[in-house]
Amino acid sequence: MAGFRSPLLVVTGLAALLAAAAPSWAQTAPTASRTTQEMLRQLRAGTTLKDFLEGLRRQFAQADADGDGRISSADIELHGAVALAQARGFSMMQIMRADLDGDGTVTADEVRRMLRYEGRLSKSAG
Ligand SMILES: [Ca+2]
Ligand SMILES: [Ca+2]
Repeated sequence: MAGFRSPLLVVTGLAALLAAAAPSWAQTAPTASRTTQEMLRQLRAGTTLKDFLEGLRRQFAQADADGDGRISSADIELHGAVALAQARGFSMMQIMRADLDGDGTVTADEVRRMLRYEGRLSKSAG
């Protein structure tokens, strides 16, 4: 997916930028070079100031999960909860794709049948 950025990655990147820029967010005293390095890391060849600032605004909007115009621990918690729910949903999908009889549960026999099926498919493909 071109242009898709995981909210967790956005939060991580923005947290690094904020930690570098705001002493109260950092465990250790930030340095100007760290802030500069983080901002330079986000620059690409040919980037205009307008594009750069728009990118920062977009990152802020993505990090501001609850849309209240501020980035707080509530946003971090919401991003974390969404990421966990997505991971849980993905795991459930991975498990339930072996529910061959559609009864809502997966038995060891269904897992074995699914693995044999996938093994045969990958052998015939390769
Ligand atoms: Ca917020
Ligand atoms: Ca089943």
